[in-house]
Amino acid sequence: MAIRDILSYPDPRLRTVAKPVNTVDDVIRGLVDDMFDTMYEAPGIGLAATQIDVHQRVVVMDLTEDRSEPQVFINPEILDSGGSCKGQEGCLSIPGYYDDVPRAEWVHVRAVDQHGRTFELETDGLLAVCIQHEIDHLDGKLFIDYLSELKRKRVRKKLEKQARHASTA
Ligand code: GNR
Ligand code: NI
Repeated sequence: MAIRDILSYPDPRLRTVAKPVNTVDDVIRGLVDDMFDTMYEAPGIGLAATQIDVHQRVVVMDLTEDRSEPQVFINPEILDSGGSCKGQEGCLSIPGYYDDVPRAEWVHVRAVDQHGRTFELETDGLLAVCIQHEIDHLDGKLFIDYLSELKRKRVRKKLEKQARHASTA
């Protein structure tokens, strides 16, 4: 169990497209443990392996306040989705910035869990939004990609400045 460093925008590694997991073994389960430690410590409600510079299709989530519902999605796929909604999102890789993002309202997802079992889930609300946000990470996408070029540029400048100050501190 270990807390790993989370990459921050505009780190180009966040643009990597993650590869599917072939076998859910102890190495993957160790990665999942580290991802929960990292997500809970941040704190966040979801984390994609991409954000800790591991380019395999693994996502962890827990929407509860008391960390009581950890969920693991390996090789997640959206089989179907519909409706539309818009809500404020944040991202651990874009610290301090929040904005409205257009998303599908509901999703039907297939994924594999930490025991290697395939499951399907139909959901809406925050869980549906979060799954879409995390699968985007696995595809090298960030929520600010849905915003205007101007907003993206402002966020990039702000985070670049923060990174410069952090590294010279
Ligand atoms: O902690 C997080 N909160 C959040 C809020 C609204 C929509 C998506 C998210 S995911 C985010 C953690 C994160 O960056 N996951 O990739
Ligand atoms: Ni994110």
